[in-house]
Amino acid sequence: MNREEAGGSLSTVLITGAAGGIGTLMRSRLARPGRVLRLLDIAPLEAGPGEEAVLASVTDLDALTEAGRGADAVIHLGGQSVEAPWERILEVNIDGTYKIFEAARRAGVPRVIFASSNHAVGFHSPDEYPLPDDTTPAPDTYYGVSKVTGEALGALYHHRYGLDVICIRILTCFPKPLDQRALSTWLSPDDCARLFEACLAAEKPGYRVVYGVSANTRGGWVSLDGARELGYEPQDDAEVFAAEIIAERGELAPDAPVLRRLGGSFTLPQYDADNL
Ligand code: 15L
Repeated sequence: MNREEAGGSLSTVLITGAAGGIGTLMRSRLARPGRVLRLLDIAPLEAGPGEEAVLASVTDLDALTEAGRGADAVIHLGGQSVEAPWERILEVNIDGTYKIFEAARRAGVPRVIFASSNHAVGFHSPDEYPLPDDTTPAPDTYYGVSKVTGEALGALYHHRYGLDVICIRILTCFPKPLDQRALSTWLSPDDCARLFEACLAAEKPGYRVVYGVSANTRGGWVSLDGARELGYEPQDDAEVFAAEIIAERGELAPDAPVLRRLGGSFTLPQYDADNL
């Protein structure tokens, strides 16, 4: 019997950053009869059927602990989703992620699914593709450093306190791919939800770091072995958008700067916290 069949074990899922890009896309997709989605954000949210709204920041440990009470899993999406000055990354992404794990421990939440990012390993290059699940960190930004740190915190909270922790290095999750790189890196919202469901349902996953990407024709940049072991099977392919994107934006040469590293524009010299 898996966790879903066990009944009740998936009944309350706390989602941080629920008003953000991925949170908004996941809300309807993760709704299930009998499941409560507890939506936490600093932006006010109106709870619909099967939802609870919590107005709180990932910087508030007491509020996070309270929000975690009775939850079966946390999906941690909250925080800064692009590069920012170090102080902001430190407060919201690094200390904020520490507080998520600590709140989960204090509240007795057994599982945390952490939205890591390809930018944790953004400086790896095409000659290394497909990057394996255990790729050495190569963060391309302070933002990427915060994702490596979040993965490390996840390992600590697994090994020391026994939490199940799955870190998903999400590639590019938007309603549709917007540029040529995304034809390789797109994670469709439906596939993203499939991956979260696999993470919620997996029996005793322990500690894992996996990639999150769709079955893109131009993909193969990262391994999907770890995600598949959890039961994820991607169904979508960015190629259906290829003609439209190339007609709009022209076709890049394979050695275009934005295609030379996994992290794309985040790896370019001008994409620097000093220039923000
Ligand atoms: C991310 O981690 C970012 O949050 C998102 O804005 C995109 O840049 C994405 O990675 C990507 O690499 O496409």
